[in-house]
Amino acid sequence: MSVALPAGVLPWTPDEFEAQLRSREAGYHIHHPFNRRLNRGELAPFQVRGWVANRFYYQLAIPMKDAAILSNCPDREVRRHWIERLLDHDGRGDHEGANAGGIEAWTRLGIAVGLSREDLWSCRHVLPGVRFAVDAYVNFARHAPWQEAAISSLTELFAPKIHADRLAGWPSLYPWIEAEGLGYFRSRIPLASRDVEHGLLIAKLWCDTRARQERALEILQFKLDILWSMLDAIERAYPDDLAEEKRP
Ligand code: AHQ
Repeated sequence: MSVALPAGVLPWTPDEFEAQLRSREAGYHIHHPFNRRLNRGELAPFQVRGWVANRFYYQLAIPMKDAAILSNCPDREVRRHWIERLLDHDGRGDHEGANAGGIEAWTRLGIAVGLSREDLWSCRHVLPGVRFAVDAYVNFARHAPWQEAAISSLTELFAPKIHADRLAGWPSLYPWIEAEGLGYFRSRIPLASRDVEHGLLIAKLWCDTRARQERALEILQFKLDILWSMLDAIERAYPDDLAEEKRP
């Protein structure tokens, strides 16, 4: 729901607008109680497996979200950049080794935490709340103007730290997870920075009025809510006392 602005309100400068976007960091899922427990090493293996299996559904959706943006974008220069995001996840060339892509790297994380490929690709552990949130993201990208969908990826403004936290903490907090499984997080840090630079350029060019800048903040909040509600569903599904037979 867009806010009604009094006539003549001037837009923020590009730097002020970026600062407004960055000010929403407090709502990022790094601050969610489940993520705080995860990165403090307080979760049992089954809870980590539940998180990995549900986040896999989000990773599967990212290339479809990016393909939706590409399909709505008439600008070849933008598409030449944006398609790199899709290939980062689906892989390139022979799709082997370093060319395998982020979804394959997430599959290796799944195996490292004790899930099978079939556990992941069957999506049998995906929770209703996670499926609903992720599908809402893809559907937004399909129907929103491509610039607004591009803006929704800017939660990655805050992503480098969450990946760095995992890489710094998990090897000692979760020594049972093979180190090779953490490769996805390592790969994401430079890619997130590259993607945020391009996303911010699109946002600053598109948001040349205060109304569009306020709309961009609404969109960012929508995506922050998607990430937050995924962890709400995961936290509720995997309590510490979950019956053995229900544990992933
Ligand atoms: O692994 C992540 C990823 O590939 C992306 C793409 C981007 C988007 O297009 O919305 N957002 C995103 C994110 C990834 N990982 C999340 C995490 O916590 O590991 C963070 C998430 C994001 O911040 O949006």
